[in-house]
Amino acid sequence: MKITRFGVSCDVDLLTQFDSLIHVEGYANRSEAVADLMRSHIFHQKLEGDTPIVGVVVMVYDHHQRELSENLLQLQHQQHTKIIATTHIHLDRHECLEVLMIQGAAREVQTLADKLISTRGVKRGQLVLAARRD
Ligand code: NI
Repeated sequence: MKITRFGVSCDVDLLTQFDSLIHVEGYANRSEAVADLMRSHIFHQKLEGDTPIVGVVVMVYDHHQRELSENLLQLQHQQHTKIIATTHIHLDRHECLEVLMIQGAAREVQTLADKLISTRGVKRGQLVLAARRD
């Protein structure tokens, strides 16, 4: 691996916040933190619609919301070949945390994640790209 150096100009406050964060996260120096950001950016940007991936959907919802649990289950059964694992945790009397691991072409995973997360009553939801399978 050939190493190069480059200069970066940025807002002083932004750099102060960045330094505090990477210190907490345990980075030894800025170079390692910036290199990780670059790798993550490249990893996500290069993704094509038909690239096979594994994505993880994390969502929180209130199971009292009318028809929500049924709608989420119906969506998951329709797409059962793509969903490789699910975990459901009852956070309290009302809220549920659900984590779904989804495998398939990037656009299919994104579409399914969008449908799940946009289901009426889902309070928070996010798709995390976990791995590329190409
Ligand atoms: Ni629950």
